[in-house]
Amino acid sequence: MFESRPDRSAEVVLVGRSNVGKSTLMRELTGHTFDTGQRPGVTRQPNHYDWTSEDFVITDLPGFGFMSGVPDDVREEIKTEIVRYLETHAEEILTAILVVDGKAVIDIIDRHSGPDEIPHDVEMFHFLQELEIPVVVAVNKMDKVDDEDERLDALCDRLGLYPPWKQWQDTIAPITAKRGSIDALTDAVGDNLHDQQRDDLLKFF
Ligand SMILES: Nc1nc2c(ncn2[C@@H]2O[C@H](COP(=O)(O)OP(=O)(O)O)[C@@H](O)[C@H]2O)c(=O)[nH]1
Ligand SMILES: [Mg+2]
Repeated sequence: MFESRPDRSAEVVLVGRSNVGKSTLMRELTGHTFDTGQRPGVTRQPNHYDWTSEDFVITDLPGFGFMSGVPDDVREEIKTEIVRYLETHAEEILTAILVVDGKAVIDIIDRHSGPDEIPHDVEMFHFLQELEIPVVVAVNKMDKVDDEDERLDALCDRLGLYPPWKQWQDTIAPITAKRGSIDALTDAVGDNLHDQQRDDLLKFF
């Protein structure tokens, strides 16, 4: 399924549930319009934004997790493909941007936490860490959130990061992609790339 990837040695990926704003963020990062607000689950192919001359690609992976109208087995298949993609390209992926919906994420995590259930977002966060891929969590749709600090502290808690969130500004980036308000994210990704001696890629963030 995921055979469209250009062969590049440096990559930044966007991962997250359907409808959290990945395509909107992709548009803000690249200036190129991708399908946004599509019926969840329709996009099963990654979107690649490719800079051949820079040997660099930004990839918007398909949404994972619950999608209405998408059968369980298809959903599982998509998740398996995403996991395989990340494993296969872990070396090239310099940063993963895990996009979550700031308004809904805590409720979703808590609803799916149980003795034998790990919420998808939390699982993905830990999986990326296991692969040693640096993660920045883009907490999107902050325009819909009033209690910003409490939300972000709660999110840190669920991800196993000791609150307050302000000490994790390289990892937790509150944004409103729809309004182009993404500085917290571009700063965090930039710091990350700098730490990896990839200042050549800073111009993209
Ligand atoms: N309120 C609000 N809505 C947003 C924001 N970013 C994206 N959206 C909306 O969320 C919906 C899903 O966005 P999309 O980019 O398609 O999400 P994707 O499925 O993760 O690619 C669309 O209706 C967007 O307009 C944001 O910052 N604030
Ligand atoms: Mg999308």
